[in-house]
Amino acid sequence: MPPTFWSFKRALGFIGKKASSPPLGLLTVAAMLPSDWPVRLVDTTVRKLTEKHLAWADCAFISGMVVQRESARAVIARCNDAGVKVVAGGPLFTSEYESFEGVDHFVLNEAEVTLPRFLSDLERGCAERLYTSTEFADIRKSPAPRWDLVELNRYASMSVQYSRGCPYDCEFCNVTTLFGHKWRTKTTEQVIAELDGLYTLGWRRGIFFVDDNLIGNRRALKEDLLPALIAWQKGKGIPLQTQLSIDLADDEPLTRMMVEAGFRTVFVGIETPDEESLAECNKRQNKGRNLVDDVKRLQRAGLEVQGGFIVGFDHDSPSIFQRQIEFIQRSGIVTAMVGLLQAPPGTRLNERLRREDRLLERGSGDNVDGTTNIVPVMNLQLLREGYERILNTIYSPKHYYKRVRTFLREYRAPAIRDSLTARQILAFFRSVYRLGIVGRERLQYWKLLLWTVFRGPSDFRWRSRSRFTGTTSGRPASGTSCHRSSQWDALPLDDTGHARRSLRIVRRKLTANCLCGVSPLVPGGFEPPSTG
Ligand code: B12
Ligand code: SF4
Repeated sequence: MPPTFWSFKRALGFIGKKASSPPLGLLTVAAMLPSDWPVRLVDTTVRKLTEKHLAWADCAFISGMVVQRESARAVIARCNDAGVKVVAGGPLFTSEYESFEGVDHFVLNEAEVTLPRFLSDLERGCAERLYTSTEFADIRKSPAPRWDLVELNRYASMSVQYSRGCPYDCEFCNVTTLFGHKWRTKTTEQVIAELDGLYTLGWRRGIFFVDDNLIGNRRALKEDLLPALIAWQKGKGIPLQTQLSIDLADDEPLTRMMVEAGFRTVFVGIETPDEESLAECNKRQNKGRNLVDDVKRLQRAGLEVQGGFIVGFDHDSPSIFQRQIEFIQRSGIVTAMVGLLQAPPGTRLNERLRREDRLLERGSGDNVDGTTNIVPVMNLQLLREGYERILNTIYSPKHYYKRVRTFLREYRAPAIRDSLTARQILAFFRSVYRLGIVGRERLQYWKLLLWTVFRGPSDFRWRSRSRFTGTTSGRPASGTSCHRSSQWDALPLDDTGHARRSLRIVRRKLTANCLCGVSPLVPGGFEPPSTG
C-alpha cells in the first residue's frame, strides 16, 4: 500500500498491525467464483507476492485504487513473466483501464453485474477482453465476502458494506460515478450474516461499515438495520465506524440509535467553511448551517467525528487557509484530512474543467499528496503554500494536542464496560516511548496525559487508548452501550462549561461503574476522501 493519509503507516505500528482493513472487493469477487476453483488471497499490503504464489496460480484477479497504479503495473508484469493470466477489476481499472497493458480480461464496474458474463464466456471458451456495464448491481444478491481467505490478525479492522451509492451530487465526487446516485442496500439479514461470519471466525475488534453515506435512507436505518444491529451487539460491543453526511446532526433519534448500535467514529465530508465554495461544489447538505455546532452535537452524542476538507475551489480566496485552520481547531476534529481539489475522471467537475480548458494530466489518485490535476483560479503556487500551511499548522504538536483536548472536552463516550487487552497495554507503552520519550511532541504528550489523568480515572482509561495509542477496544465484560439521553446539547460550549460538565460526567461514570472504551482504530482514525 503506498503511503497515503489513510494507509496509517506509522499509526499501525503502535498496534502491531500491517494494514487497516482487507480488500473487501476481492473477497466479494472470490465469493462469486465457481466453488470448485481453489482460491488464495495475496494482499500485498500485508504480504509479499512470491514466486511460489505465482507458480501455484493459473489466473490472477487483480484489484486496486488509482493510487496503487504503479504497484498494479508491477504485479501485472510479474504475472505476465510467470505466464499467469490476468483479470483486472475494481476502482483503478474501472477509472482508467485503457492505460494498462498485460491484462487479459478487464472485468470492470461491479462484479455482481460483469463477472457472471465473463465466467460464462470463459466456460464457453469465448471470453472477451473487456466487460463493462452502465447498470448498477442489486446488492441484495451479493454473496458474503470470503473471510476465510483473510489472515485476520494482520488487520486492525474488518469491513462490512451495507449500502452503495449516494443520493447527493457533489461536483468533485467519484463515488456517484462508480456507484451511482441510487442508494442501494443489502438486506439486514445479509449484514447480520456477514457480522456473524466474522464473529464466528473469532473477530472481536472494530468493524468498518464502508458505505459511502450510511444515512442515505434514514427510515431504513431506523426501522430495519439499526434495531437489528442493536440486538446483535448485545453481549458483544464491537466498535463500528462509518462514513456519512453532516445532516445526521439534524436527527437526534437516529444519532442515538447509531451510538447504541455501536458506532463510535464517523467520517464526514465537511469540505469547507465557505458558503460560496459549498454552493460551487453542490455540497448542499452542508450549506446554511453551523458546521462546528453540528460536529460538537455528534461528539456529545458519543461519536468521534473525522472530517474531510478541500481547498482550491474557484471561490476560495487567500483567507481560506486560515479559515480552514480555525474551523478544524474549533471543531475538535482530530483526524482532519485536508486535500487539494482534484477532478477524478467521470465526475461533473472533470467535465466542467475540461470544457473550461482547466484540466491537466491524470491525477495521482491521492487527494492529499499536494498535487492536483486542475488549473485552479487561485495562483497554484499560492494554493500549494497555503495548503502546506494548513497541514503544517494543524499537525504541529501544539495544534494537534490542543485539538485532542477540544475534542475530549466535548465528547461523551458511550458507557461500555471494557477490559484492557495485552495489545492495548503494549500499544500504550509504545506510545509512551515513541511519542513521550523520543518524539518531538513529548512535552505536549505529557501535558495531555497529565491533563487527562487529572480529569479522572475512567476518562483516562478510554482517552489514553483512543488518542495516545489508538487501539481498538476489547470485548465488553457484559452488555453494550447505555446511551445517556440527557447529553444531547446538554451544556454550553464555553471552556469553563466543558470542564465543569466533564467532571460531573466523570463522577457519574464512576458511580455507574461503567467504563467507556470503544474507540477508533488508530490515531488519525479512518477512512478516505470525498465521502459523506
Ligand atoms: C474501505 C475503503 C478504504 C480503506 C480500505 C481499502 C481496502 N483495503 O480495500 C482504506 C481506509 C485503507 C482506504 C484508503 C484509501 N482510499 Co479508499 N475507499 C474505501 C471505500 C470506502 C470502500 C471500499 C470497499 O471496500 N468497497 C466495497 C467493495 C465490495 O467494493 P469494491 O472494492 O468497489 O469492489 C467491487 C467492484 O469494484 C468490483 N471489483 C473490485 N475489485 C475487483 C477485482 C476484480 C478482478 C473484479 C473482476 C472486480 C472487482 O467488484 C466488487 C463487487 O462489486 C471506497 C469507496 C467505495 N464505495 O468503494 C474508497 C475508495 C476505494 N478509496 C479511495 C481512495 C482515493 C483512497 C485513498 C487514496 C485515500 C487517501 N488519500 O489516503 C487511500 C489509499 C490507500 C492506499 N494507500 O493504498 C477512492 C478510490 C478512487 C479510485 N478510482 O481509485 C474510493 C473509491 C473513494 C473515493 N471516492 O474517493 N480506502
Ligand atoms: S462527497 Fe459524499 S455526500 Fe457528496 S456525493 Fe460523494 S459520497 Fe455523497
